[in-house]
Formats: sequence, C-alpha cells, structure tokens
Amino acid sequence: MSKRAAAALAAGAMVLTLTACGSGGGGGGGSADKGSGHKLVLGFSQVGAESGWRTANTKSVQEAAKKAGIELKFSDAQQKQENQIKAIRSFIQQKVDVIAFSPVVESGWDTVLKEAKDAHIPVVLTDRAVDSKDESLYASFLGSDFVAEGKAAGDWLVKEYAAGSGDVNIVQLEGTTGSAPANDRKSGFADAVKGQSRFKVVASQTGDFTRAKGKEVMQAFLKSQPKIDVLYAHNDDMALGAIQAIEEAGKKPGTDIKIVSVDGVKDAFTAMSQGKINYDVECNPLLGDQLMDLVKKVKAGEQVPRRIKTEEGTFTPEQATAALPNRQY
Ligand code: GZL
Repeated sequence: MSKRAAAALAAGAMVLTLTACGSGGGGGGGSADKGSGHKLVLGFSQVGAESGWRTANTKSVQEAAKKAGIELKFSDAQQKQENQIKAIRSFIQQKVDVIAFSPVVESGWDTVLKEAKDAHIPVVLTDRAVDSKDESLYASFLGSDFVAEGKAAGDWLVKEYAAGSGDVNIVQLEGTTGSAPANDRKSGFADAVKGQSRFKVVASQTGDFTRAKGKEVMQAFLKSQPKIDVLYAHNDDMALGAIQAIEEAGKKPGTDIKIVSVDGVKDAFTAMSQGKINYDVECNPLLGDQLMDLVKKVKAGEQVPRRIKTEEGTFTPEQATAALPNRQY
C-alpha cells in the first residue's frame, strides 16, 4: 500500500474513532473525550425516593450533572433490585460512557456488572456498596462509612447512660434488609455497646428506611415490649414515623423513650429542636459534585481511589437547632 493511501486510511480511522466517540456511544475503549466535542453520558440507577436523604441525594446528582455538562440518564428503581439490573442493562444497550449506581442491597450484582465490564463501560458505586469479591467490576466506591455511623450512635448511648446502672432496653428500626447501611449500622452499633450487659436490644426489625414502615413497626414494638428506654433508628425517616407512634401511645419521644438516629435531615433537626430526638449521626447525601468529578476521571482513564469516604459529623439537639436555618436538606 502506498504511503499516501496508508496515511489516508489512518486519518479515516482517526475520524471514525472521534465520530463514534461523539455519538453519545462512548462505551468504546474509553478514548479521551477532551476536544472530541463528545458530551459525556452517565447512566445513573437510583435506589428510589424512600426518604428525605434519598431526595436530597437525587437532587445533588442531577444538579451536579448539569453543572458538569454531563448528560444524565436517570432511573428510579423504587427500591427494587430487579429494576436496577434492568436499568443497568438498558444503559449498556445505549452504550453510555459510565454507569453509576447506589445498590439497593449488597449482593446479586456480579452478573450484570460483568456485562458492563464486557461492554467496556466503567462502573462507579455511590452511597451504598456491593459485596462482590471481584474488584475489577467497579472503578471506585464513593460513600459514607456506615459502620462508623453505627458506632457513633452506640458510643453516644454508652456515654448518655454512663451515670446509671439499670438495664437499658433498646428497640432498633433497621434499614432495608440486605442493604449496606442496614448491615453496617447494625454491626457498628452492636460493637459500641457490646461488653456492656445492661444494654439490651430487645427488639429489632426493618422499617425499610421509610416513615410509614417506621411508624408501623414502632407501634408493634410499643405493644410487644413492656419497657422501652431507647429507639435506635437507622435513618431519620423511620425515626420520624416512630415519633408519631410514640406520641399516639401517649408517651414523650426524647424523654420517655430516647431516640438516636442517622442521616441528619432537616425534619429530624426540627424534631431535635423540639426535644424529640436526642442525637443524630449525619450521613451526607450531597455526593453529586464528587461523583461527577470521579466519573470524568474514570472516563478519561485516570487513576482514581478505590474508596472515597464522605465527610460527615454528629449533632446534639443544640447543634441541630443552630444548624437548622442553613440546612440544605
Ligand atoms: C445511606 C443511604 C440510606 C439513608 C436512608 O447512605 O443509603 O438510604 O440513610 C436512605 O435515609 O433511604
């Protein structure tokens, strides 16, 4: 082949790659998008809209994608794993550049993640983790340390009751069964109170992270348990539902039954300012900007950390009351 023909062929191939890359079908070999004019396309599968935390997380992701100039294909799974798997397969079909998702439960993802890997589409986990042993199935996990959150809740309880001596009967509203936050917040809390025999978890059941279910399960606890000193709720929405049940039973939340919760959403801070929740461990939902930065780096083939933990704090009623006026979610 003449040199001229070979050069023409190479140039043609170059244009083909760039064009393919510019077609939104960037699911190819991760070619750099700089200068190609290609708008990065992100497929995002969200757990659902079960809580105030989730609403804030969705808003953060959508606003951040817009700000970053990323085309977002967003899917709400209504807390069903099969819907997330369907959404991920659809993103693969559409040849998106990157897939990000918050896995509703920890297990059952390897097959669909292998399909994404075979299609050369990188995956980023955000908010919740998967229990896959194959680390090649996702590029990075951006989210909170749920074990630390559970431990912070338990540590507060131990301090709160340090002066006393009698049994402390605890009821626990667990998050979605099989989810990373439910598993880890439960184990972190148990670690904090273990070895202190006076702390007894007398009942523990999932409230699926929702207010309605949290109220329903708390009603059952109130009927079945002769003495409840503390409620540990894996998220504020279940705590807020439980507060309704406690008040309808003629008891004072925060006084007759102390409440320690997780998330730190505005409605919980309002309840804290009214003395109804005694301690709140923050779980930061505002992950959007970090996620978009991560997505761009992954698409560009840059090295990224396998695990990125989000910054978050803890709140007493005084701190929550002070933070209320500026609380974004
Ligand atoms: C935690 C997140 C949990 C929140 C709940 O990162 O996955 O799911 O704690 C939400 O409010 O439903």
